[in-house]
Amino acid sequence: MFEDTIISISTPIGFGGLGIIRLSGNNSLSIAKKIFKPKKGRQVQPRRSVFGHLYNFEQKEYFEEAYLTFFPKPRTYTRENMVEISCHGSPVILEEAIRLGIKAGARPANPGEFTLRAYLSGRIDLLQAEAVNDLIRASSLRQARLSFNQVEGKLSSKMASLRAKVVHLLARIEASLEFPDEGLRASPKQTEKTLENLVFFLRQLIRSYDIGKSLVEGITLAITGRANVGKSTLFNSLLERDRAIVTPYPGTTRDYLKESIRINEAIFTLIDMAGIERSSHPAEKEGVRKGKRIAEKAEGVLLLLDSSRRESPEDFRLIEKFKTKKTLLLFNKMDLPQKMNKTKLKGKTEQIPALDISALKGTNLNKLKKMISEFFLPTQEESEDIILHLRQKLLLEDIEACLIKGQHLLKEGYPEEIYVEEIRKAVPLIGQLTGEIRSDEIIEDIFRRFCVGK
Ligand SMILES: Nc1nc2c(ncn2[C@@H]2O[C@H](COP(=O)(O)OP(=O)(O)O)[C@@H](O)[C@H]2O)c(=O)[nH]1
Ligand SMILES: [Mg+2]
Repeated sequence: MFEDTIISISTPIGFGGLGIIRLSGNNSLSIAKKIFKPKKGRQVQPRRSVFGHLYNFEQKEYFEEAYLTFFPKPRTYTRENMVEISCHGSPVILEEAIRLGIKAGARPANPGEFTLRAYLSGRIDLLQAEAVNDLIRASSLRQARLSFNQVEGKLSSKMASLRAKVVHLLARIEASLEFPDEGLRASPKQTEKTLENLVFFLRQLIRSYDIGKSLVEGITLAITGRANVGKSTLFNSLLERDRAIVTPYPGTTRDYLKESIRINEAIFTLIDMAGIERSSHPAEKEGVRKGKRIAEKAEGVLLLLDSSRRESPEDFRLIEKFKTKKTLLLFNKMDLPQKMNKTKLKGKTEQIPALDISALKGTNLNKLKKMISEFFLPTQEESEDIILHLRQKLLLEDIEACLIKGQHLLKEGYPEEIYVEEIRKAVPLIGQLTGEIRSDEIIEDIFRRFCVGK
């Protein structure tokens, strides 16, 4: 299918016990045999690793021990001939082997090119290709499991069945257009019901992107409140390390800090920032301004109050400001004598859950984590499919829009010729989603995110 044979290091660059080089393409074996010599008396056999040495054909000398495995086409990752060579994970040796492989006729692989070949040869579809990269980059076991299922084709087969249902529906409507008298008429009631089911299915999948996003990108939480209430202390305790500077003086944090933590296999990106208060120092002023912007953009807010001090109008003002956002109210410094009238403050905010904590002593932090994951994470059945990519979500929305439009036209009594056109538009969109319809731009965008060697 492709003229050239590609080569790359498939293990991460760095020192390791093992390093693996892969080749794919017609000449994989003949090229590999130039840089690898089996031990005397041994031969390369399909799918059997053979022990030998890496060979420098310029100097005519061996320079490393290695194993080689040959995978003949078509039952390989790319459907082409493939070779894997494993040796010590030494960057110097691996790079020398690649240099020699290129001299012997291979071309260095582009990022994701092995998977691209798997897709172009039709072994996997675009959803599976995306899932391969998701699996490699998974930041939690939950996401890895999900992506594994998608690599195996779970989402792809759902899309195939969606496509089959739409095509079947179209065939029925069209048959009743062409042979109106032969009793083949699709009853509008049936069509309506089918459309309803399809739209319901799409809705669920589209909604699952909220969870997908929380698994991949994380949910941003801004830690906000007045100066000295303990924002940086809480930031550090949740991260379990001293990332932000903490001092007894107000105005220590002037810029903002951003770090991720994992709670219940979901990622939360915490932002620590300057206290939201009037300030006279220019650097702090800028910090406060930035902080306000970040808090407004964040998906959630942890609003900290210092309960060892009396409540002030500023505290009420902050609660008022954030009560329209997804906010948790945290009364910090519960280890000190309590002076704040919490009931009065809470009275302002029935809809905001509140918790007493001590960021310094670590009291109630586990409760806080539980609250964070229950409050900010969207919920969904574990078994259902979750989509992880905006590309997929947008296409699913377009498909849904076509079906909904068809539904409306049908309900309003338009003739079949009219609404069938809308339903028909869904088919190529499904093709774009699975990659059955190829777009260079989308392919480039997907595969440039891959590592070299996959
Ligand atoms: N007793 C007590 N002191 C705290 C607690 N949290 C923070 N502090 C102290 O309050 C001061 C200001 O903390 P910091 O985290 O810098 O506040 P920020 O300005 O909101 O970031 C420091 O002296 C902290 O040690 C707490 O839970 N209990
Ligand atoms: Mg601070």
